[in-house]
Amino acid sequence: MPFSACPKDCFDSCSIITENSNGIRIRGNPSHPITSGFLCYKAKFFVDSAISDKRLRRPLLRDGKRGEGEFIETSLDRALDIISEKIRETIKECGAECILPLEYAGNRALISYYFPRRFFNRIGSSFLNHSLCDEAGSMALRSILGTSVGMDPEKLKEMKMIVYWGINPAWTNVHGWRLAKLSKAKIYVIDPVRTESAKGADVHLDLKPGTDIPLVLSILNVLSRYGISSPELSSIVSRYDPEYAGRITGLGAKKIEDFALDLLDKRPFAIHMGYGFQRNLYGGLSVKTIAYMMTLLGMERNFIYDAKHGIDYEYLGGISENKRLINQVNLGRELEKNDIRMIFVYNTNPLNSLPNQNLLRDVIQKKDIFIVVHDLFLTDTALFSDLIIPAASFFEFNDLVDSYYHDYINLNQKVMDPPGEAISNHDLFVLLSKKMGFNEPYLLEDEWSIIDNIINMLKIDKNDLLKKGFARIERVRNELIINKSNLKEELENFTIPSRYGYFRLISSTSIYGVGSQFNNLYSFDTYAHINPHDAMEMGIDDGDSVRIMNEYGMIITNVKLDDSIGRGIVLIYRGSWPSIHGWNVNFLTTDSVQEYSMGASMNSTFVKVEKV
Ligand SMILES: Nc1nc2c(c(=O)[nH]1)N[C@H]1C(S)=C(S)[C@@H](COP(=O)(O)OP(=O)(O)OC[C@H]3O[C@@H](n4cnc5c(=O)[nH]c(N)nc54)[C@H](O)[C@@H]3O)O[C@H]1N2
Ligand SMILES: Nc1nc2c(c(=O)[nH]1)N[C@H]1C(S)=C(S)[C@@H](COP(=O)(O)OP(=O)(O)OC[C@H]3O[C@@H](n4cnc5c(=O)[nH]c(N)nc54)[C@H](O)[C@@H]3O)O[C@H]1N2
Ligand code: SF4
Ligand SMILES: [Mo]
Repeated sequence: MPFSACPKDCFDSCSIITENSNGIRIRGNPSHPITSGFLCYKAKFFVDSAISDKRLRRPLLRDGKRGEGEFIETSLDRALDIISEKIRETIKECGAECILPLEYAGNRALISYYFPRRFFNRIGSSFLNHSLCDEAGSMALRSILGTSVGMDPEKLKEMKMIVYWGINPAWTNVHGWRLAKLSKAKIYVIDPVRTESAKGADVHLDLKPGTDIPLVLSILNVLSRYGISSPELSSIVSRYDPEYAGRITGLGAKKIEDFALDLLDKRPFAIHMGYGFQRNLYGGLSVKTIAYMMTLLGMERNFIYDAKHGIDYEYLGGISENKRLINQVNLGRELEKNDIRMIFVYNTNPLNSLPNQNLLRDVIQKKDIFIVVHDLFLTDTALFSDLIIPAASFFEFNDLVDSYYHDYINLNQKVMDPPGEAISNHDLFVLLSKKMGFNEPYLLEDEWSIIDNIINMLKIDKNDLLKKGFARIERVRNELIINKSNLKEELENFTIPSRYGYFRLISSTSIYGVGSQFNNLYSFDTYAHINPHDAMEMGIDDGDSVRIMNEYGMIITNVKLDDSIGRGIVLIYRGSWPSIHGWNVNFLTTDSVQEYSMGASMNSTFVKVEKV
């Protein structure tokens, strides 16, 4: 039976057994220690979306004004001619740095993700600074611990306590949540929303959004009474007694004191720091402050954030001499001021997922940029492009998928041909290299040759991999280089952003889609979730239509009264398609960047709400 490997941007990186007789059927690989024989809710859509009649099958060339959706079909060969001509012309007139591959983790299989970079390194293009998801927290961890690679989640079973800090694992890391629930550990969830995870935890700390730093400082204040002092921060910590921090965080002193005592008593504990909570203006600093607290308790190895393995990424993606980086989060502003003339989009849907959509769309309309999109569906980004190439689904190519959570690499085997002229990322860039007249072997390397090279480098037995569908690989375990020197100064500059009369907009991850994927095939939750008390004060009822607005934009949607949402918060799930609903949450989100890695801060967005 062939194996698939889920290449979606997800902690769990599942191994899948795929049957292809009378249609495709998938199930979780029962021998995979993490996948453990079951798949998530989203996996229900994998086959449906692969065989959907909405899949793109032929290349499309724009035949009207940008964004109006008028296209004519063309052949793949003609499309590749157009792209290669455009690349040559752009390099001649402006230089290769005027070309930007705009890509992300829509497919994070190793070849699909890295192989196209060989091509862009060959031509010397600019690259993207991936700042949209977890990079602020990663950089913050590297700055204090020297690494963002934390513990192996299979060790969760040895913990006395597991803290999920600003993450909703019951939806976003379902197999990790299972590991935690199977352990005997006391489970904490720290989240302003009573999520499914919070409901399943032993303790839910429902703090106000953006108050994680005061919470940690007051824990340090309590710990100082028990002989755990914070020498670098003593003057700040003394200000955060639990009474004071209890008011700021909304938690009250007792909950903070109890949590501090559990951190002291229930060692070893693990803290899984979520990506969601660090997407705010002080997200990186919050992660750093939590890591600092862990060093004082001798638990600095016991965080979960990233995983890295001995994979040779320079072999996979090539090496670049000149790397002009364009920041992802505020792409509209970046494009406005620089000379990018050609954008090649693959593995991402930026006209859905990037904040401040109004600005981004305006800039793309105004500037003369040639946009190529490689995708499976006619996304918003595709609708605004000049040329669309149909992409393959993960059932249609061979690849390997690693994980940023656990220590297994999974094999993905091709089980069917792509429809029409749809083409995998690997094959597209081989053909494009040929069109450009590049004949260096690394640009034309076959996918199985790459797979063989990677498994040899990782010392994996190929027969075993073919038999099991996965292999265990070694986690990179860097020496910790602890550097607490800047933290005090950074914390002195910290303030809790707030705006009188405004709600804080949180745009969380939904249970149904993966990013924007599958949101075109089914209608998912597009409500504005508001606490019933807040709604009552504004005379708003369940289902009422509301206008939500700020300096970035305005949307109209319906309200869902939801007592799991804290006061002063509006929650709208990310990922719905503007081309279907006329809006998504990113028409409201801020593209301000954090200090750390110019990272995203969408969850620091403020909005006004009015009944329509
Ligand atoms: N079902 C599903 N799973 C996914 C994905 C998907 O699209 N769908 N995407 C994957 C990707 S790309 C990512 S990045 C991860 C994201 O995984 P998570 O980090 O779990 O995702 P979010 O829902 O964005 O954020 C988690 C929680 O942070 C809380 N939060 C917001 N602000 C604050 C705050 O100031 N403090 C604290 N303590 N909490 C706060 C929110 O209420 C939310 O419940 O999920 C991955 N898994
Ligand atoms: N408001 C708000 N916005 C957010 C977030 C938030 O918390 N709030 N979270 C952010 C986060 S954490 C993330 S990770 C991003 C995710 O944002 P994106 O990186 O844009 O991810 P997706 O929306 O899943 O889009 C991936 C696209 O890749 C396509 N694709 C899939 N497989 C392949 C393939 O093999 N080849 C090619 N060429 N294309 C393929 C899919 O069809 C899809 O259109 O969204 C961010 N946006
Ligand atoms: S999305 Fe995540 S949990 Fe679901 S099948 Fe893929 S890797 Fe597994
Ligand atoms: Mo993400």
